[in-house]
Amino acid sequence: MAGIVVLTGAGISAESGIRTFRASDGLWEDHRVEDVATPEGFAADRARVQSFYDERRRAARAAQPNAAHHALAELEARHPGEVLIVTQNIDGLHERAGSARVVHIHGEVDRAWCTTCDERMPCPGDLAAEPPCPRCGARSLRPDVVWFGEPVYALDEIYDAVSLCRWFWVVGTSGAVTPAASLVAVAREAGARTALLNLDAHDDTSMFDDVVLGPATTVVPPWVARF
Ligand code: BJW
Repeated sequence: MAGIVVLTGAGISAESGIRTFRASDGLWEDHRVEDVATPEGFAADRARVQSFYDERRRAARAAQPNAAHHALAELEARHPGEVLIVTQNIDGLHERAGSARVVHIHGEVDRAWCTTCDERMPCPGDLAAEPPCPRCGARSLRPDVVWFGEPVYALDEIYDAVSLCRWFWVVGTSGAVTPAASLVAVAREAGARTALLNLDAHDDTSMFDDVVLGPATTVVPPWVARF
């Protein structure tokens, strides 16, 4: 149970130097989403997808959490047990900022999944080298991330938390991808007060009681300081 649920997306990590997806300089400008973020793309060219995520893993490890990540971690420290972060990001920056209650709806780039024995584990290194699974020995590790057409992680836990929260904030996401983008409707239905903190407004902001526009490092710290 958490009074405050925060849904985060690529925009919260942009000022840590992690590329977003849908901006003019975003990842989808250089890579076709069908090629690198679908099971079909992986089946068609395993090496390309492994290299794409190996590079993203290196970028995530090299990045540092920014003031927005830290502000959310400090909020949780002030209200233990009352804050849940649901992040679409695979970069691990919330945990590195000190947040303890983080659900990764789209997985984590630093983890690997063996599609032979179903074991999930810390990523043992670059997956383009096709290292053997430490448990079963098969060379069938993939990044433990969620691609289009695959079921997202922990959805029951997320729905339970969102259905009971008093505050639901959306930070740094375009709201283009479901089911994450639909959570605000669940929160509203449950009577939560909703807020969007983003660089620019969504096409439809009617689901939000408050809309605060600006870079995450500028708008998130003063917003959370009020709680
Ligand atoms: C700042 C800022 C700053 C910038 N400060 N703000 C037809 C076929 C198959 C599926 C579907 C279909 N039609 C619909 C679907 C559902 C599909 C979907 O949503 N598709 C839409 C694109 C149409 N969803 C799925 O497939 C999901 N699964 C699912 O529905 O399962 C059903 C199922 C059930 C049972 C069995 C089987 C299936 C899965 C979705 C997986 C998404 N995966 C990715 C890749 C994850 C790994 C990786 O990181 O590579 O997730 S795609 C990508 O988009 C990534 C992100 O998490 C996600 C969202 O992106 P995000 O974070 O919003 O980034 P941007 O770039 O879009 O936006 C950034 C925002 O920040 C912008 O607004 C900026 O303004 C802002 N910003 N700088 C603050 N400094």
